[in-house]
Amino acid sequence: MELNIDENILKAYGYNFEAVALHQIGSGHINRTYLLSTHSDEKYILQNINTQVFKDPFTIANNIKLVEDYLKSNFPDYLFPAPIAALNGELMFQYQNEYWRLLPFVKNTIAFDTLSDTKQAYEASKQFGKLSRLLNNFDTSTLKPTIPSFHDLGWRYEQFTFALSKSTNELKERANHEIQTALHHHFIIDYYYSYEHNRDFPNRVMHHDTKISNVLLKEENFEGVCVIDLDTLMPGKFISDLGDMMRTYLCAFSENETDLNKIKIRLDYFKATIKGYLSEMKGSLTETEKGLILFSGKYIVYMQALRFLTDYLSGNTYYPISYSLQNLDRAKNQFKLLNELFENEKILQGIIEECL
Ligand code: GN1
Ligand code: MG
Repeated sequence: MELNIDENILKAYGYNFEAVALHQIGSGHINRTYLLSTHSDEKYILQNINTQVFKDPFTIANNIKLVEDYLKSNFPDYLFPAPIAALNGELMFQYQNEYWRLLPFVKNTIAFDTLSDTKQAYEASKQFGKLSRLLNNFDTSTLKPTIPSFHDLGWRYEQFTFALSKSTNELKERANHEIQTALHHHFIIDYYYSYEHNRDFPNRVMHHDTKISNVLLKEENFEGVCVIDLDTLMPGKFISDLGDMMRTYLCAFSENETDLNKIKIRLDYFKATIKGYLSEMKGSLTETEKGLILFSGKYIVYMQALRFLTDYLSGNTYYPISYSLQNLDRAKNQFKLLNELFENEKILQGIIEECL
């Protein structure tokens, strides 16, 4: 496979093609990721940042650095896999309009794409909860958004209605049911706005991409080790991280599953996710936040459904697809999951109360 790496990138870190082996890894939609191994079997992660998505990659490096310094001085034992500086001292290496970084490889760990054990849900959720807890007193105003309005549901809705106004009749007809569903759920945004500026609903440092492949677990027993993929570390509300865990941990099948009968919530995974999160965050969450735990899932699943639908309506410019209707299928999948959250609302809320 064509690796698409200029040797000057390796040289920036003191290597060359002779000295290392490179393999493309990872399952993310956005960045390109490689495993770099030296002949003495040291391993690193080399990543190319997608500048279509991250317009100002230095913001990523600055945010991570600020958080890293804070964690180092307050919680020196915490494992935070921040980038390793290039020989010129830069944490993000710029070369011919491309941006690269080198990250530590954490040994004896594994990252999953899907969950097959409730312990994975508990441990992953605990890791993301832990990061939030350790950053509870961090001044969020020092961080800049790496993607503006990233989890702003109102803005995502505007993007959707804009795409709708520009889309072709053919695309719209095929998606008619999903468009109606999207419009119908606007009340989720109104509900969010009724809390947005509440003092009891503070800005926190959020990871913003808490899917299972972004947490490393010990190979031997699935114990949580650390979180990875820190590109979207920026201010947000707690619903972002917890909600994306609900979106990605509860169902046995991913957002790419097209058989909607398979899109069901696994209650034991829900409980494990809530328990893991609260084992770290229970003491930090406000009463208002505690009341919004289930809402976090609705907020994020609805947003992801809107994002896929918007991308389908605008000709699939953001999410890579392997067949033309894939983003519409993904939207259907996410709307089914959203429906599951509503249908099971009472049981899920009961589990939350039990865990609180
Ligand atoms: C993107 O690239 P990946 O898989 O980490 C997206 C997330 C979505 C996710 C949906 C920067 O994440 O917000 O939830 O796809 N990241 C960005 O699969 O847009
Ligand atoms: Mg990501």
